[in-house]
Amino acid sequence: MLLAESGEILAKRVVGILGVCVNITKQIETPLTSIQSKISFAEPLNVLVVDDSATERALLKAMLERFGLLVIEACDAQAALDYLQTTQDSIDLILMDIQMPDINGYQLATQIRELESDSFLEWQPIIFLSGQHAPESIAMGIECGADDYLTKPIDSITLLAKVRAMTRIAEMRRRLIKTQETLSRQAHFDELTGIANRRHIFSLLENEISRCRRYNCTMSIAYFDIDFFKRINDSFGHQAGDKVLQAVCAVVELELRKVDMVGRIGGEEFCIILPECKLQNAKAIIDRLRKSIAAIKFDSKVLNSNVTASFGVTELQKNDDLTSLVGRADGLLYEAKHGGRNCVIGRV
Ligand code: GH3
Ligand code: MG
Ligand code: MG
Repeated sequence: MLLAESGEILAKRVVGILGVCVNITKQIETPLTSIQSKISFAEPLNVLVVDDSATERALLKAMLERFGLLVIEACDAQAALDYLQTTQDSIDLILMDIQMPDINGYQLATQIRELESDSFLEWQPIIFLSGQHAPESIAMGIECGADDYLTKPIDSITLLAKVRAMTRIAEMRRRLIKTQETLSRQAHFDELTGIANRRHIFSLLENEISRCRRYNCTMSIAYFDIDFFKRINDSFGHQAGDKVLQAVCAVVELELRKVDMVGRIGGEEFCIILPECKLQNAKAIIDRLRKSIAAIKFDSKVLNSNVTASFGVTELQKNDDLTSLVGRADGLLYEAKHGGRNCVIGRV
């Protein structure tokens, strides 16, 4: 029974291969038609061909290379998975067979889509090239995550057109992701200084407060504001003021620990989150930062004096929520301003 079945499969494969051979050989020998020469690729694309038959891979390779595409061959599903997970090169399209030993094409497509959804792989278009013509096989292929399904023998113009369509979708997707990343950066970070914006730092603070509640740990925050900043703008111009804001933020980022977070609340006012930090320790860290800001040397064309800032520091208490914690830090900053500026006032 088993033998008979494998014999039948083998026979179908031989017929399929012969069909592909005849078809491809015919097309390789003929010159490019006008349609073929119109379908072009801006740059060479990398196509991964997964097929256990060396003959079919070779034929497909010849067909694709004729159109300037670069072909990487995988002799089975495991080789394809290993390649996709280790390569530094980007793959633009995957062409795969269905009937393969160990892991078949359906399983391979499913595994590739799982790796992509777990962010271990970038999304790639998948086209099945199969000798199985049954509508159920096509439906199954698409269900497993493939984007198209061509039946053997493969017509080279159809394949070329499908490759073109798929790579166009992949390119659109890449552009969409880039736009999303830009929008996300703009939504979370301050354009001038590159640090978290008000919304983002408050969201990080909310998370940090929840983390402290869950794990019964502590944290401190600091609010700070640059002293007499309006004078800098008035005397040296708004551009100089912008440079001062950038320089202060660069020093803050350099001075703080990796786990600490800083955000711009507005104008020249900032918030620092110090996870796992009790008040005494926070005050020491922030006082060091205060000294570093006061020590910034500016280009005399930007500013011919030093810049100082005032700080309010406080530690999270049992009954605190974001509003009460931030309110206390802001009140302490106000005290620091009225206590002569360029100082740190810390209390719980
Ligand atoms: P204090 O010591 O009491 O904090 O005085 P100050 O002059 O720093 O405070 P004030 O609030 O009077 O002035 C802040 C100024 O910051 C006014 C505003 O125009 C300026 N400012 C706000 N955002 C920016 C910015 O992005 N760039 C520049 N250059 N200036 C800004
Ligand atoms: Mg100020
Ligand atoms: Mg201010």
